[in-house]
Amino acid sequence: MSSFPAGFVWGTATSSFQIEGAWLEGGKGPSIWDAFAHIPGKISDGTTADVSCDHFHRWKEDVAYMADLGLRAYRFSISWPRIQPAGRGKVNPEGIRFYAELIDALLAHGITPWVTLYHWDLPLALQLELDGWLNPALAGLYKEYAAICFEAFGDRVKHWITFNEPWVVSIMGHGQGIFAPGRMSNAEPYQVAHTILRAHGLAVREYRDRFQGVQGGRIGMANNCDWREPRTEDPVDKAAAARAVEFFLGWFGDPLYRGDYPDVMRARLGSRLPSFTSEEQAMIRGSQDFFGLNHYTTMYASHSTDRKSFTLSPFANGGISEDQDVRLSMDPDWTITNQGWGIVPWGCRKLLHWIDQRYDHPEIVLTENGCSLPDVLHGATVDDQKRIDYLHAYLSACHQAIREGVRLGGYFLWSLLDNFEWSSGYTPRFGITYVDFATGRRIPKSSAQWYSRLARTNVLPPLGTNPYRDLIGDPHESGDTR
Ligand code: PNW
Repeated sequence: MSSFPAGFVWGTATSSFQIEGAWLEGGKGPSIWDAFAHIPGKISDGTTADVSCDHFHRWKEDVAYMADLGLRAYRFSISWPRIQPAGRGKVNPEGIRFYAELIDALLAHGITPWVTLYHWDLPLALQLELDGWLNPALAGLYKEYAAICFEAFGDRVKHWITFNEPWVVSIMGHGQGIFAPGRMSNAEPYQVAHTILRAHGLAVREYRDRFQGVQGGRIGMANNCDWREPRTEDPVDKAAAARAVEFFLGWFGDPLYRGDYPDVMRARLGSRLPSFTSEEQAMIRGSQDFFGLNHYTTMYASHSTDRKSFTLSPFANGGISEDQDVRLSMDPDWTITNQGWGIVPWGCRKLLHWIDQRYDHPEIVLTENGCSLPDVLHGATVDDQKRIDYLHAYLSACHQAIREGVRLGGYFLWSLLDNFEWSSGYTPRFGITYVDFATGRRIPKSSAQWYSRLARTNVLPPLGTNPYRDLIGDPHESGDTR
């Protein structure tokens, strides 16, 4: 039996675009994801998020359900175009009311809200009029939007996340073009990330100057990173793996903790990597109170300049491999989820240690972890033992990291509900709750019961016959640390 530290936060996570639906209701303006999902061919199963889980109308049921499960924290996002339909200026009172009521209901049920201010649904007007995150002016507009939220909700919200996964916005939205706004470039990702980091810095400064003293909350980002393990012991592969993590997480973590991008990025990208002024550096350095991490999988990295071998698909999770001279690969023995992502719990533990060491022992919160499976409804239940196995193994790796000294303070399971999985539509199911999208009916999967017990007891049961039990400790080091 493994007890988690007292006060460890157990929650689930969702995002506005993926669950709310009601895309033209409540005074909301269109977002870039509304537009993108409506372009034929962009969503692999031909669906849109117009209705999705219809959380906009069913939120009371969803909050009561979370309380029934004993989940005491919930990470959700605020839709910017619900608050400011045109992205700037006029505020939509119905949008404010929707989130205020949601927050009040959560608190009334003893559930602590963790609020993401930007989970990719940029107001469409800002894309059409200003080119979205490519325009440095977005940083100031974002700060104004954030201040509206701090003002409206900050008396009750004490945990803020400025941005969800700027890596995805940059690489998948502006490099690979498979996420909104669908652009393909080898320079724009770095410009977009730069604007997002400046936006984060401005919003945090605003929060600290005007709100934090009175409201007493905390603020950070949720960055995603997969682990990159050297394919071989060869020093060039070790360097390739180290470089790959720096390009992935160091890209955002280094500015936040050290004030600038990793040297290896500067050396390889030259003028394609924008520069911070010294004032911006001072603003961004030290601008998060906890390290939000979204983590799903691991890949092997090897040094390679053979450009043809690079797989630029979202499932290869490659990013812009040319800039790194890194080839990614998987172990054919790994079990994969529905997304093609390998189940490699030891990668999670190694990544937690990487963050702990590089950024001087920050408090880390796993703001997302989970898996998609081809869940099917049998009668009135969904038996998703494979998800339980995944969660159990990843949480065992987390527990081991905690025992080794990593300051992991919380865990948010992605996701509370099956939902709209971006360019894959409704086909991947990430929820611990099955959603029948034809009727909106929610059906708890067996993983919901399992997670409920964990959240109530704070105790992880022994791994027993878990199929990933030998993948918790480091298989690349001698001596099993299980
Ligand atoms: C994250 N990738 O997205 C998001 O924060 C969630 O909205 C999403 O539903 C969840 O993970 C599951 O995918 C990602 O290909 C999407 O590297 C794609 C990638 C990473 C994260």
